[in-house]
Amino acid sequence: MKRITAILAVLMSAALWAATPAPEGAEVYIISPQNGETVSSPVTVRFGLKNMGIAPAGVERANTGHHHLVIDAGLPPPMQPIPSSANYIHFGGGQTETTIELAPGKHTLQLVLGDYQHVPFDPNIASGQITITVE
Ligand SMILES: [Cu+2]
Repeated sequence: MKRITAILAVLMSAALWAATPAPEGAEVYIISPQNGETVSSPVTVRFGLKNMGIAPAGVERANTGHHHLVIDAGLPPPMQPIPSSANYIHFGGGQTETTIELAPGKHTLQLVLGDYQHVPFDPNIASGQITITVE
């Protein structure tokens, strides 16, 4: 029984999801704020997307996905759903901007697109990471 439990644990930790192929030319980017900008909190972040569309989470439609904002963290691992935490915010309603509260100091922001199951595309569709200073 112990052995079966151990085998199951290994299988589950290794479980990978099939990544949706990225549409040709798809590009995600942060429209604002700009890299290096000094802003005051709350901060409005606007999401840009080229060559693909937005669909709410759970809706499987070709060439669509939804935005995830990565705050003060690295890109999520591939082939599994993007975590949901203060560092990884999902916009499963199809939103293209948000307003966030940030403590004074430097912060990094980055966008990553997820498919209808919140799994990053292959190849990954992510913006560059920007650094802002909150007054
Ligand atoms: Cu998501």
